[in-house]
Amino acid sequence: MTASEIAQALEKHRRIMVTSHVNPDGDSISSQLALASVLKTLGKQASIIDQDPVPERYRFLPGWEFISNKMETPNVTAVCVVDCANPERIGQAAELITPATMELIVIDHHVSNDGFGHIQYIDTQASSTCELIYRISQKLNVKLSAEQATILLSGIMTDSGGFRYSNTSPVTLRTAALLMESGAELAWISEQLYFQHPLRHLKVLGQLFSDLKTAANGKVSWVALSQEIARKHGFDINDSEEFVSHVLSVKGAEVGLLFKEQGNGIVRVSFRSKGRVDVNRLAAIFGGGGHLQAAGARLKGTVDDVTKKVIETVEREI
Ligand SMILES: [Mn+2]
Repeated sequence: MTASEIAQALEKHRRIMVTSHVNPDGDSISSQLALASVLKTLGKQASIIDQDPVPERYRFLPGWEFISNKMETPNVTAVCVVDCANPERIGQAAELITPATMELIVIDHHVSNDGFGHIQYIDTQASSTCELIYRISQKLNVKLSAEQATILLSGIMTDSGGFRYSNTSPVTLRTAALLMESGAELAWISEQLYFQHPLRHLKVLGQLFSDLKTAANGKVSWVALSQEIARKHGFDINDSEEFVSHVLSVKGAEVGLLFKEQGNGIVRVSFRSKGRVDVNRLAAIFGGGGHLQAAGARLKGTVDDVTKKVIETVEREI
């Protein structure tokens, strides 16, 4: 479907639930906030329900506190699932969706999207779901407020690595320019995203990086964030989203890996690439997915077992 067709579908509903994936990132939070806000501008009721809370680092986004983590079935006729490649990734919030009485509308940019939902707007060329929400807002003839523009630009910036990744297209930059003209302040967003790290983040990074390892003749760099390190610094392992970009910053590395011990027998692996290795494909080997330059997977086992298994596979595959 096109952005116009999705806009037409949204126009038919008055009460809409918005949700996204578990362990939300900047684009999933921002695309939900922006879509709900645009729907409210049109006089509709929009509620956002997510399984997981908003990570602290995204609590500068206007309206974040309206994202509910209460699993109560809302009285709606439509559900918009944004930035989410498959229904399993919705987590517990998926149980609130009854496809017989709710139109399930999916808006996403993941190459790994499996095409779930009644109707979909999927553009894998888009930098972010926020870029898609911007297009839909224009089809809905909504004049964006400075706040809405700020939310959308934040999502575009988080998914494009501050316009550094290859998913940054001329369209992305034009969209960003239009959002700035609507009142989004790029320098302020940059400060919130990149210059507001709590001291303990940097201490954890320091400890992690003193143990940075490489494999495949330096083409792979990786670190493991254990529960032990996290506990020592009072650090929430889910706040480590941006660590992996530092792992990839090593000269000669094509793939950066961050292993996160979740503490429940699960190790989450973040994959990042400089663009010459498709990490969506690598993550898919382990049942995960994402994008060419950024992907993730969850594996069962101890950190030692999982790192060994993943490094061996990646060495073989690249
Ligand atoms: Mn995204």
